[in-house]
Amino acid sequence: MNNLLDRIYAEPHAEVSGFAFDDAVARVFPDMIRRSVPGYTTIIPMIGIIASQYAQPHTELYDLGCSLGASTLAMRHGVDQPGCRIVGVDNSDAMLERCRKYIDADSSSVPVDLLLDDIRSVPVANASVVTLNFTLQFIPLEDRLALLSQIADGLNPGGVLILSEKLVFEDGEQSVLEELHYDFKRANGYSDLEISQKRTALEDYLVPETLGQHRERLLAAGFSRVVLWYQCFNFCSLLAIK
Ligand code: GEK
Repeated sequence: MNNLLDRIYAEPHAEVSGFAFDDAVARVFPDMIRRSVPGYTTIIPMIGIIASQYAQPHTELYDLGCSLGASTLAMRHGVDQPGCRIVGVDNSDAMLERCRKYIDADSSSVPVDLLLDDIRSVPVANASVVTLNFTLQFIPLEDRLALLSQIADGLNPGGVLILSEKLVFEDGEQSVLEELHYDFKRANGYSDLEISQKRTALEDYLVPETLGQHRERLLAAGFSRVVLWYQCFNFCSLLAIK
C-alpha cells in the first residue's frame, strides 16, 4: 500500500464541505484509515482468518465497499477452498481504479472481479463470505435492512457476513469512548483542527448506530447468530452467521 500522508483537513477550510471518496481521499486512503480507525490494522488480517474458516468450495466471496481492496486481499490470501471467486464492489471510481492496481500487483491466483457500482444494486448469490468493512455506516438508514436482507438471502447456509462499524453508545459510555478515539487520532498525529474539520465533513454522511441496533437488524435480515468478535473504543466488528 502507498504511504502518502493524509493532510486533507490540516489547513483551515473557509467552509468544510461534505466528505466524498474522491481522488484526493483515494490517494491518501491507507494512511487515513490506519490513523483514524482504531483496530483497522488488526481487523484486516483477521478478515483473512475468518475467510479461511468460512469460505466454502465453489462459492463467491464479496467485499462490499472495497476501497483499495485491503479486505479483498486479506480474503484472497485466506481462502484455500477450490473454485472460489472474490467480487469487490465500490461506487468510487478513484478508489476502484487504484484497487485494480493493487489486485493486479498481487501474486494470488484466486480470481477477483471488481465492479464499479452501488452495493445496494449488486446481487449477492452463492456466497459464503461477505464483508462490509466500515461501509454500512455510509448507507442511508432506510436502506440498511434491505441491503442486509439481500446479503442474507444470497449467502449459503453456514455463510457469514463480517460487519465492521463505528458505533454510538448510550449516555456516559459515548463520551468516554469518543474521547479515547480522539486521543487515538491525536496520538497518530492529527491536530484538533483536523479532527474537528473531519467530524464536520462526516456529519450526516457517516451515521453510526448502537450495537443493539445492529444486532436486531441482522437478526431481522435473516441471520441466525451475531457474534461481536472485535471492539476497540467506539469501533467494532461483528460476525453474522446465516
Ligand atoms: C477496507 N472496506 O479497507 N456503494 C458502493 N460503495 C460505497 C457506497 C455505496 N453505496 N457507499 C460508500 N461506498 C474498506 C474500507 S471505506 C471506510 C471501506 C471508511 C464506499 C466508499 O466509496 C468507500 O470506498 C468505502 O465504501 C468505505 O476494508 O472510509 O471509513
